[in-house]
Amino acid sequence: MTARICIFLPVILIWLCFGCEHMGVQPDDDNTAPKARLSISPSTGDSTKSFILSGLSSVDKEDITDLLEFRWDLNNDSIWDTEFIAYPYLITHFTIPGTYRIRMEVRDRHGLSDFASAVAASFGINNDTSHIIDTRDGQYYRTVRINGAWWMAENLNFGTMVPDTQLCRDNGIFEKYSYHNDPSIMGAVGGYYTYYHWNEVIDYDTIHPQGLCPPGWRVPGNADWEALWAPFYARGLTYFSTGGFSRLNLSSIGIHELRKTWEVMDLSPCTSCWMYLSRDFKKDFYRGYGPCPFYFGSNSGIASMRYVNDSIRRNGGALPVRCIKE
Ligand SMILES: [Ca+2]
Ligand SMILES: [Ca+2]
Repeated sequence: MTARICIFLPVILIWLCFGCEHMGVQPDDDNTAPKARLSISPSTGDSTKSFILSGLSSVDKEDITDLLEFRWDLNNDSIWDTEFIAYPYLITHFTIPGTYRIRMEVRDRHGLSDFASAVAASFGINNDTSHIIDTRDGQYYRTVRINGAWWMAENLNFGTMVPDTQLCRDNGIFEKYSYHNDPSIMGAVGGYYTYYHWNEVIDYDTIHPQGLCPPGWRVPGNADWEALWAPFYARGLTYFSTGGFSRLNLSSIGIHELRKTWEVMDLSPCTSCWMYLSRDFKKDFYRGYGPCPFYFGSNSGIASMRYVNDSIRRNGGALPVRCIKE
């Protein structure tokens, strides 16, 4: 009997030992590595923006997220820029414009880890700026080069203001409309709140692109607007808006229905798009009414103008104009 106990006691002790371990922390042999997941918000932003790096979606079979630790390499040079920290977020800036590959390591309590990486892009202010003086009237315009094309950085303001109760005509007078019929109203960065009817701004000439733009400049078509917008889509509408890093300073004025009282709505038909006149005529959008303004961004707020607003169809609508260099 004593001999039997001597043989089985070590076995029982070993069993008890492993049994106790199973009741508490998992042994390393059964542990599995976490799965790292990394997201960056926003993925593109200007050089002053705070980027939130998040490993919150990382998972571990044995440990809850609170028990995981994270460390970060902010430029993918294989040198960790932080120690392990028990917090799944890091907020950072990328003050030097560029594309950054971020690496994150997530580690569980047993020292097993996993890696994830994601890309963030930072952009700076566009300093490719200049100005022109319109030789016809001495008007000064700031200009900016974006994606190889020079654009006016403020709205065209050429011609003679007529009240918006008066429809423009092909009469040799270059007719413009001004917000509240007051040509002195300007935007925050000096842009003109000037509107044109499409017929007038193309100078009743669908062949030659200059329209009412200064010599050497022309009224842009939809393709010009697309070429402007497409490469920078990720930068968002604020990139192009007043004070935005593109320096294009698109002003938040929209279509104005002629012969109607100026409304606050004339400042912007929607908050997520820009509307400017384009050379391109798209009658189908307007059920017979032209011209089609060019807009980009969300379509919200535009649909009602396209299809519902009979007043615009009858009276016409006026929009701001930007010119592009030939
Ligand atoms: Ca684990
Ligand atoms: Ca005229």
